[in-house]
Amino acid sequence: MSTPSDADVRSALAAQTIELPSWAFGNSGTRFKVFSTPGVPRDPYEKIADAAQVNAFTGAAPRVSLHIPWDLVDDYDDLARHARELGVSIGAINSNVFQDDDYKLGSLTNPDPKIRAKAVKHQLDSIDVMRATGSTDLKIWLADGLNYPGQDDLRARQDRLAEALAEIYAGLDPEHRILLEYKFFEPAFYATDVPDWGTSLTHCLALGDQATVVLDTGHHAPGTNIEFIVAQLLRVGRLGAFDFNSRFYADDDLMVGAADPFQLFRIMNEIVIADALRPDSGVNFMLDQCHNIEPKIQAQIRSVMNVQEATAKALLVDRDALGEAQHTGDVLGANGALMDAYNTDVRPLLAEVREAKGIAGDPIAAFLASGYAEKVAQERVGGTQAGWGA
Ligand code: PSV
Ligand code: MN
Repeated sequence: MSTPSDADVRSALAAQTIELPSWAFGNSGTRFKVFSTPGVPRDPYEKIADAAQVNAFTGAAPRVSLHIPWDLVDDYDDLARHARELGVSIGAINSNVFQDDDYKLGSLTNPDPKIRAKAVKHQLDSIDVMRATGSTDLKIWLADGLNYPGQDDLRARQDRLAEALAEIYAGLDPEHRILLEYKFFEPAFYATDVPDWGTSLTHCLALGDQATVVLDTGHHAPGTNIEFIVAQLLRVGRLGAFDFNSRFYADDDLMVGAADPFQLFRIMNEIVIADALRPDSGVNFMLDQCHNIEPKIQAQIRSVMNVQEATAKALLVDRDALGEAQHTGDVLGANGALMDAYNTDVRPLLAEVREAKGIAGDPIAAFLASGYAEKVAQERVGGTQAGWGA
């Protein structure tokens, strides 16, 4: 590939969009404590209003993912209308089959066919939510797995999973996709039923073209080369989406780019190499984060900016110099070409890209000056703050 022009870099950055998770705006915590914060939304309508602020100040976050049933409402047409009025749309629908007592021993892989049928129905109901909201992505993450060797038959669980996924796949409309998310542990500790990209890809390949893998950056063992997985899934056209976040130890769900900005740059470098930044590339760049102790809207703005900064650096790689160094076996020259881009301060460039869109160059300062956080803290009194529950 050749080095993009300054105009191409700016237009790629201006066109980039990042999807926000509704649950980032609700209360969250660890198994030790969920803290409540003044001004936190009390329903999905207020979560979308907060997400719309992130879009207004970054100009780059026009979609919101929902979690069903965390975002249960009576009328999804009306929720989608509310989103449109605020300048955003509904993104991926996350079908939650991990918070019901029935699912203690699994959902789509449960040994009991009645429970499997219930879990499949929830996925089909979630596809109905997609129809009502205009969403095209059904994101499936399963908490299914085993804590003890022998607890259930590993292979039979894969067979049950394949059968259940095929039923769900048959319920998709032509424009719909399944995003099958993997995670190597938690809540199951011995074996997870979709632990890795290989398992997710195997099921997606069996299902058909409308099934793709979602890569959550926090769902890998420490030291995993995530950009390799990105490159491989892009090669076979099955990288459907990212769940971006940062981890220091486990599935920490911290702000993307906070723990390891260099890893984020390496991931975005593979995206640029595969020309997968284009809005029609089929890769949905989503955040999956929880803000337990930090201000939530501001943390989402920071996260969007972190993705933009990593992307700008990846776009600035001198591809001609890199290619030349790679072909001539100039190991340090090739590494230097990447590091030169990584070490570039891209914040002034991104401020200019934002100003060209008519928004402030510094989204955090502009959001703080807007007084929105103080306003909602005063207004949102009474009711129950949103959290990990329907
Ligand atoms: C599971 O850890 C996960 O990454 C899935 O995407 C869930 O839907 C999400 O977290 C909930 O925060
Ligand atoms: Mn996730």
